[in-house]
Amino acid sequence: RGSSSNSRGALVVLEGLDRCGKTTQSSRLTQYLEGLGHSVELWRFPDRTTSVGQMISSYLSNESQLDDHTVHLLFSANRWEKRSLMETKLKGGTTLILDRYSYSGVAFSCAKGLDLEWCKAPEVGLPAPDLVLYLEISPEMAAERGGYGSERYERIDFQNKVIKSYQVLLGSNWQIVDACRPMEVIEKELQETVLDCVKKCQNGAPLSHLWS
Ligand code: 2DT
Repeated sequence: RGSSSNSRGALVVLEGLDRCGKTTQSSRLTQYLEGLGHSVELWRFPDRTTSVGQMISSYLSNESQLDDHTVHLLFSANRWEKRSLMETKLKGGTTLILDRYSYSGVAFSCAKGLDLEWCKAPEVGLPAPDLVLYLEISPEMAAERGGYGSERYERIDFQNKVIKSYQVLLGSNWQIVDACRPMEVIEKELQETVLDCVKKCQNGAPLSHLWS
């Protein structure tokens, strides 16, 4: 951990539809890296603990109504308010595993019909992930897993639109992971990929910024 002066932590993002297994896999991944002696933290967006996060949370649980553009900017602000801590951690050698990030921000808002470029704009300048793990699953299969809850967006027709917007965002640092397989198989695949990424960052791969 933190062996050379330019050694930094990796920024790893898990993305995918609701119920694709992001939360389970991101916490297992964190435990795995911790077990190997790495400095690592698991974060999730939206971060519902901040005041912006509380506005988002009440919107998601249908307790409040907000204009689509407004809520998009709140989600983005919720990332910006964590930006400096995120960069400090990474530069200090801590790897961050993020359960959702800007890709969810753009994919969900575009699925509502907002313009792609408009949605991407407020994310410009945020730290870019070194690796995006996209857990791929059909909305039907996701819904079978304990069923969707009562939060906004948890509907099959909407999730199908989200898939289409994710496809537009796919980049070279993405890895598509078949999330229909048993949990342990996925876990193993993620471990290998992430370890590789962590090593590259330790060896000085530079941190870039969205949208690169
Ligand atoms: P969780 O169920 O994972 O807490 O997600 N969302 C998320 C957006 O619309 N924009 C964003 O920027 C982010 C991070 C995805 C809550 C829901 O919020 C959506 C599902």
